[in-house]
Amino acid sequence: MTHTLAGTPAADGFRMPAEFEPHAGSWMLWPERPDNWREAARPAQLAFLQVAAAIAQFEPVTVGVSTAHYTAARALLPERVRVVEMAHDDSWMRDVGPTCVVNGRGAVRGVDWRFNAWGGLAGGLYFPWDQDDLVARKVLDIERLERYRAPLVNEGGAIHVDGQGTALVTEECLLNANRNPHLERSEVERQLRDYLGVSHIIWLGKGVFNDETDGHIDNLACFVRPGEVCLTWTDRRRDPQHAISLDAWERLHEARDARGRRLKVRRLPMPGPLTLHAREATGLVAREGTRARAAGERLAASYVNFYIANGGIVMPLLDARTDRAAAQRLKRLFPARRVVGVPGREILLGGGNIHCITQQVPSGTRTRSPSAT
Ligand code: KQY
Repeated sequence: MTHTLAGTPAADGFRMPAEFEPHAGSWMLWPERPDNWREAARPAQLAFLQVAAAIAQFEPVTVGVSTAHYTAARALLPERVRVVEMAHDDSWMRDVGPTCVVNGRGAVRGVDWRFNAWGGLAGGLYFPWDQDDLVARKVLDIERLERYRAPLVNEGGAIHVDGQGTALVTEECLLNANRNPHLERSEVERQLRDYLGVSHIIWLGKGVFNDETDGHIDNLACFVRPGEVCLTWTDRRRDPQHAISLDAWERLHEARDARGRRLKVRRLPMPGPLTLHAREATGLVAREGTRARAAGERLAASYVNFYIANGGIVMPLLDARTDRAAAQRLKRLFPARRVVGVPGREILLGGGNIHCITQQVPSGTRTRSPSAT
């Protein structure tokens, strides 16, 4: 069994590496719940399959699948993708998986945040979420990585880091009363410093309009490299996203990172606006306790929700009118990586995108400390 550590990553000399640092591999979960994924999740499964296959071109991929879906998923997924049986409530590995941290000697450990389905009983997206809350621990066990159980309710999609001491977060999510109502901003910051090994936190305001995660940063902005941030953008002034992105742009321009640098901010024009079609809404099975979706509602579509793999970028294709320009922009931002587009609409219909369904494990030279039991 994975050893659970008493201290904090920062106190032990660990930091969360940036996503653009080398990975040992990537984890995903298999979608199945019919109240979140239309048509018994079949279209979503085909989309997740394409994401797994795309990432597997660059690094090892493991997919956690429930007992009921194991045989079908194993048959569908490419052989080089490892499939392990794992219970879960839904399929957002970014949020329920571990946030891995590394030290200067090549050791890797994992942070297991408390998970409450993006808001618990006051605005969360489903109940129960107890199996989701066990996923990080199971992944760390399989990876033989030691674990820190953090006291903070948090999700991997709510944090980005530059790997050099800076974290990027939103107030809408991390200061939301439905996550850690007893904590002031300064206490949230202290816990981010302790568990991510960062020294400086840049606060943006709101996340992408109508994002049901309460404004995860990973749909709004991310680090491209230290000192450079990519921000979802629209020039349409009457779009509610315009004011949100403008506020983020201004805050990023005012900000300094942990090393005192000003940030270069790169705008990544968003698709759409995209909305939920009636035929998509009717494919969902309503369930008490799960957030309902209505035809016509705005989807929180953003090209920023891409995954950075070893040597690659796996981006969602969301709108034939804008996909090519977004891919070209990402190629310019990541000249040393191959940009691969995967159809992302089915994932978007579930409330997130490629970054939200993936979680990287960084490379290390050894995985367990010799003292671990
Ligand atoms: O965006 C994410 N990180 C998760 C989205 C959760 C949506 C649940 N329906």
